[in-house]
Amino acid sequence: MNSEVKIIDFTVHGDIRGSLVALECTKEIPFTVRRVYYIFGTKADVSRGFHAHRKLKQLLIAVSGSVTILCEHGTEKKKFQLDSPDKGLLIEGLVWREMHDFSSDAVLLVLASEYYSEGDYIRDYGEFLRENGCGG
Ligand code: T46
Repeated sequence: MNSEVKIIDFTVHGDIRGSLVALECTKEIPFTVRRVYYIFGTKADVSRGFHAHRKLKQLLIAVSGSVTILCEHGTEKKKFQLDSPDKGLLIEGLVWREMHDFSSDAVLLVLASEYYSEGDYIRDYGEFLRENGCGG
């Protein structure tokens, strides 16, 4: 499958009481959600990820705090700063991802297109480069 990484800006419904973001499958979320997980309590000097997925589509949202996501796919390598609940990072297909610089209040919510499957992970960077068609 093709790989893609992009920021999706959400509509914020705000009034005097505060703000609300609503996400619906096939609208803001371009896939059917089969799994939800969230990451919190990661220390600032700890990085996570360091793997790619073969098939998975995911939408990552920093619902609190901030985190830097490094994505590599094809010939592109790019850093994204997730620091607001009004945007999400869509990651589809064969993309190497690393998560760095978690703020102490970071809560990273992830909506995923598939159930958890260790078989979908590529945890070896050399294997990722081979499957990505960039040698290794
Ligand atoms: C990803 C990034 C953004 C489960 O049992 N079920 C799950 O759905 C997940 C995601 C993880 N786990 C277990 C597997 C490990 O024993 O939770 C433990 C930590 O998982 P992992 O080391 O893979 O976590 P991260 O933060 O490195 O990566 C996670 C996701 O695994 C990955 O799909 O894209 O967040």
